[in-house]
Amino acid sequence: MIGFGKFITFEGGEGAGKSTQAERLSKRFDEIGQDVLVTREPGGSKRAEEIREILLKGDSEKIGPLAETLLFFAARDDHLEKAIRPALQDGLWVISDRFYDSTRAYQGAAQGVQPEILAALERIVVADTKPDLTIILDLPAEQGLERAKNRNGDNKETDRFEAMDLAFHEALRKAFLEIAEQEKERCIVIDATGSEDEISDQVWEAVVERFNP
Ligand code: Z5A
Repeated sequence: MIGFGKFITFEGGEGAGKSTQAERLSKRFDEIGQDVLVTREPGGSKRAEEIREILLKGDSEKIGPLAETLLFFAARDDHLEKAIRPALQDGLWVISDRFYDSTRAYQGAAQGVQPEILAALERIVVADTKPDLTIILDLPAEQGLERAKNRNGDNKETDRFEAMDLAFHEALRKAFLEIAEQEKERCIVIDATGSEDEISDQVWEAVVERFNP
């Protein structure tokens, strides 16, 4: 880890509440006077947001999982260089809505990109800027898709990952739980079926226990 800030990521399937909880956590830090950067992947920097557009629109399906992986890492490289590392070096705490575990789950476990390829890209692109804490919000796939659908009804189109079948989303859930099992030091799993308040309290408890901010 570099700098003085801490790097926290939220992971999980569609509609698990990552964006909601990233914002909630940011408010908790505001209350204790700790500056934070709330960011997201794919995206989080100007160029990475442009790559996000390519990745999430339907046509990108034609490029295949490996090319897709390389695009996610291209976006991540810019995000790290332009946003995450500078913020950490300035002493900010960084909260990212998704990071490399999403590539492991979506492109690796669910679409067959080999773990060695992902590990090599992580070494090159992420290097030492690994998350200090990863919070995996765990929710049955059906429930997450239902929540995402309700949210989409208001203000957001369904993207191409949301449009994949239930088996794909169940594979993702399993993949995130396996990552948590393999990296117990870094990851904590929180049951995301509870209310936003309950989950927010559990997230804060985990942060306090880990870092005593
Ligand atoms: N992707 C990838 O394939 N590889 C990668 O390396 C990376 C990403 C980094 C990004 O989409 C897509 O890119 C994503 C994976 C892929 N796939 N998709 N789709 P995105 O950023 O647009 O979407 P997302 O990351 O999947 O997040 P989401 O679907 O927006 O869900 P969320 O952030 O987890 O949930 P939310 O927006 O906070 O909440 C969803 C709704 O549920 C909303 O109406 C809330 O008010 C409601 N909600 C939240 N919490 C609760 C609770 N506790 N109870 C009830 N309702 C709740």
